[in-house]
Amino acid sequence: MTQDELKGLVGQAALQYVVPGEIIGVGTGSTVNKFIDALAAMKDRIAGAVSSSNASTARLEALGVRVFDANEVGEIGVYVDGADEIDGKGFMIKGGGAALTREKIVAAQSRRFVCIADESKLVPVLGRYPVPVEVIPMATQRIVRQFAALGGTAAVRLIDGVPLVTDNGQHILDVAGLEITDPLGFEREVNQWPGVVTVGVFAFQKAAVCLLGTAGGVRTLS
Ligand code: ABF
Repeated sequence: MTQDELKGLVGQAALQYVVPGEIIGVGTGSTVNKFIDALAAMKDRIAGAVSSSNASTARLEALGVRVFDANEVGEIGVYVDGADEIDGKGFMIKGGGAALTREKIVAAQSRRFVCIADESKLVPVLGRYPVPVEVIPMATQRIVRQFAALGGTAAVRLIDGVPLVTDNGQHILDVAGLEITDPLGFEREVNQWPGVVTVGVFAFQKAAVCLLGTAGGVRTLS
């Protein structure tokens, strides 16, 4: 099976976690796009969605799903999103799609995070994938130095040679060279550096369930 087919498999499998009549949290990325495509089959049975990016909002609205602002709704039952890396405990690195801040907000508002990913995302220890960090631009170089002190190499994410600007008007640093053996401690520490908007380690908002697409079918980690 191709990676794209594995993503389709878990996108489809995530439908079993959608509760009819409820508002669903929807993340961002190519795997989530497969979930949104699958959601078309039951779009008339959900009350709507809260989305983590302008891109997912557009895709959901094109299907006819009503998208709510997070402030318009209370607790969300289920949040379905992808990951860049996930370990066996449900700790993740996210933010390759630059939507990490909104993803963490919707995850925090949700009772249950269902992660969908192909098997290439499963790792024993987080950190091979450079950790995305959304930062306020005036703090960038100090934060780069703070990561250097931890042994990481941080670079501003560029698009066509200029800094990528997130949906929130901020920049992204990608931090390579870290081995994150204590995801909770790492998230707690980096979160309190002035100028950090969101660190792309999801430890406090970890996945309750991971649907992993493998050659043998969908493997459920929980
Ligand atoms: C989002 O999409 C991210 O947090 C992560 O960066 C990414 C995964 O993308 P894909 O499904 O395209 O691999 O969930």
